[in-house]
Amino acid sequence: MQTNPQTNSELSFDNFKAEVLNDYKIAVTSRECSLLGRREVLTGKAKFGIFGDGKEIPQLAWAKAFKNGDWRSGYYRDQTFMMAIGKLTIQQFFAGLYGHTDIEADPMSGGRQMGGHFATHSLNEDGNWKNLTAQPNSSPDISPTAGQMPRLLGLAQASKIFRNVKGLENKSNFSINGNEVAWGTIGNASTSEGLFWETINAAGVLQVPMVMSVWDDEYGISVHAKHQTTKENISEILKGFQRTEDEPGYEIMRVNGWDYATLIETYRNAGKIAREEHVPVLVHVQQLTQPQGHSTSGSHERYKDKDRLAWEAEFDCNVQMRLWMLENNMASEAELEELEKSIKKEVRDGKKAAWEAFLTPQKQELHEAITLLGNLAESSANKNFIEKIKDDLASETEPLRRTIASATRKALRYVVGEKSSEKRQLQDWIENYFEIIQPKYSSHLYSEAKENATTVSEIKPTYDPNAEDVDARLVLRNNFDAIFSKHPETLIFGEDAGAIGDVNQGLEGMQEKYGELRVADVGIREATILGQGIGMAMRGLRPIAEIQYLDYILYCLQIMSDDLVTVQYRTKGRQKAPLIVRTRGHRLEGIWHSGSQMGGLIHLLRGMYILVPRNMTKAAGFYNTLLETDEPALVIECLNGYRLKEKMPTNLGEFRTPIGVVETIKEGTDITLVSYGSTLRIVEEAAKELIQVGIYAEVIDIQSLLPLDLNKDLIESVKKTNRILVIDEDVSGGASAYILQHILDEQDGYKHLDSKPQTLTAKAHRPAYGTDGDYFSKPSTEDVFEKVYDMMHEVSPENFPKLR
Ligand SMILES: Cc1ncc(C[n+]2csc(CCOP(=O)(O)OP(=O)(O)O)c2C)c(N)n1
Ligand SMILES: [Mg+2]
Repeated sequence: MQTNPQTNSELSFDNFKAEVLNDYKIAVTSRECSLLGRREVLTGKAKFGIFGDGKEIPQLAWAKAFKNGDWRSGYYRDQTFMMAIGKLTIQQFFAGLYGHTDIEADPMSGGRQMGGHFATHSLNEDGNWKNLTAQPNSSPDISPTAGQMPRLLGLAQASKIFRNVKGLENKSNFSINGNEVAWGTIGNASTSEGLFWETINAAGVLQVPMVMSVWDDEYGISVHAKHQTTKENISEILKGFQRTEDEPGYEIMRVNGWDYATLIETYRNAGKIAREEHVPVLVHVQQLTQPQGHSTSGSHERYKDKDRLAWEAEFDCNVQMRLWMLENNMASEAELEELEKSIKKEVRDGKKAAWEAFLTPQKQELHEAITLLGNLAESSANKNFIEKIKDDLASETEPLRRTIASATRKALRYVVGEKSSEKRQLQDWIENYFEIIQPKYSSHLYSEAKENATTVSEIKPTYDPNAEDVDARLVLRNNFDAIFSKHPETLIFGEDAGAIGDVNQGLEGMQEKYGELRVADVGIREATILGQGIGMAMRGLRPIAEIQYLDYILYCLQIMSDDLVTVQYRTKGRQKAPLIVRTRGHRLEGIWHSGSQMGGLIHLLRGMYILVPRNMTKAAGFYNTLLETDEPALVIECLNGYRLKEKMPTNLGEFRTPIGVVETIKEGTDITLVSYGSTLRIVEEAAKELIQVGIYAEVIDIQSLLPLDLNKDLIESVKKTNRILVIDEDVSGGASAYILQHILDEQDGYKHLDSKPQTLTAKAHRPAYGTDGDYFSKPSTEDVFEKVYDMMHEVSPENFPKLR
């Protein structure tokens, strides 16, 4: 059949026109949402607003190059992109602004994140992976500027792993031959952060399919580019990263953010290069604006002069696209006006529907509460007071749950001495209310799927009868060998982890056996090592990120605390990143190789497991366990334990150390000594010496700080000994205080004590160098002995006369 070229080109022009009009429609919809969103905050319906106005057009171009299976790691300006990929509707936009706790209403976070923090769902309600190659994917945003960068690196690296590592062919839910691009966005000012530079360098080294867009509006809140960026131009100063014919690097592109046609071309190229060649691309999108200023917290008229404001009005990307459409006969002025008018209405309607959906369940709850309060008032001697509470509550036309909970709880105070079925009903209702409502705000800090920690049971190591003692690092090494062969999706990377097999040779020979991608040396850049892990774990791999020493974990602690441990919580269980972080620490020597800042870690890392194995067999068992769970974890091996002798188990890769279970390693009747890690050896030594003076201490290894003692075994020991001493090498008030609080408060240990509960910790300063530095900075055997002895002296001065 003959085709008519004339008709064909007309057809394709019509198609093109329709696509452009549809794009314009998304841009205007997004803008209207921003404008109305700001009003909702200013009138008090929403708490805070930060919007994507002024960044609409580049995001339309980006969305065209974005394919199913691809990933986004961006920041709060990307609402237009989310709308363009079909993952954010008007109503969902407003549901997010109001903090709607239903994950269907606000799919970004179920009300947990402020508006402007975007995510898609990688998991079904039951926690199972979806097919991530069949949908567009966005990792969940975090607020710290540039915090999205380390994770972006990992999201991109996963494609490289899927394309090049054998044995992952059946992981087709996660990748199709590594064809997926990870797209990052960042504001111009946030490129000042170290995380930006660290990620840019690492992606250049790794050569991963990452397209990094910088939305440049010349400002970071009120601070102009001249205070942020050398030469006020990020692509200019990144020029050294540009790849050449001879050397790999970046492809760097520059484009104006109001230039719709050029943006489309730019993004198409960027996507193609990254996808096909696995080369990172930087797109510097210049000349963007902020029509409403930075956020709802201020107005930009305070810091932008008249000329700048006039320029911003003229070069507003939506305004420019509209002009371009008119100039190129895409639509008439009248058509555009009509379209804009109808969008305004659509956005208003969507907003209204979101607000009603947000309020409806709360109105129902209010109604229930009022009925119960009315009944209570009728039956109470304090009728008047309760009626006042009821009437105040009834006058709430837009009730919040806080108001309902507060009113009902306060009403109970007026019937404290009364007995009635109405009182019982209200008490039951409040209890039930919290049972239903509290999880809306608190669920999914840890996994609620079947793979969570508590479901994985112990498998003890088995031994040949004539098993020899070996250097403990070999137990680890052989266990890693078993892990890598059993789980093709595992990989490990860290400073010196590759060629030499880590600084303590726990990975000796593994790179030769499993290749440079699975057992990899990386640069000295802890935050992005962590980010590699987060991103790859989000894409179905099981990365083990090695941080060379516990002391240097501070370089990535921010990313662990802000990003890793909040992934499940902030997506209400719709994404996960089961990353294993491997490190080594506790006593060795000097200020920076003796770290044991456990208090800091357990406080900042709620949302992951923190495991402190006392030897390498226990550590290996934790790795085996973790690969059966779906949660992130930090495993801290004992730095001074690699050359101690342990027996080689026969069931390598199979034995499991249980998580959240303590172990009694010596029984006793007089006092319970609780410790973990390297300090445990000192405690064991002291316990032996104490027997010589007739004191029988029970010694318990905590093993797992988060979660701690799920079976409540500690209290059983305290019931028996009636005395407790917690010993560790953290500062006082650190992990020891946390353990003690757990025993006294959560397990009601105070009921069973005959002596003051105590802790023995390190000095407040970090340890001085050398053996003596350790002795005079951290608890020694003598310190433990004397502390216990003093406690027993207090109990029985006759049996235990004063020591010194
Ligand atoms: C680590 C961190 N420091 C400070 C802030 C507060 N803050 C939020 S946005 C912002 C400015 C960011 O400017 P830019 O990166 O240019 O993005 P824009 O808002 O201009 O798109 C600042 C300082 C933050 N969120 N995180
Ligand atoms: Mg900016």
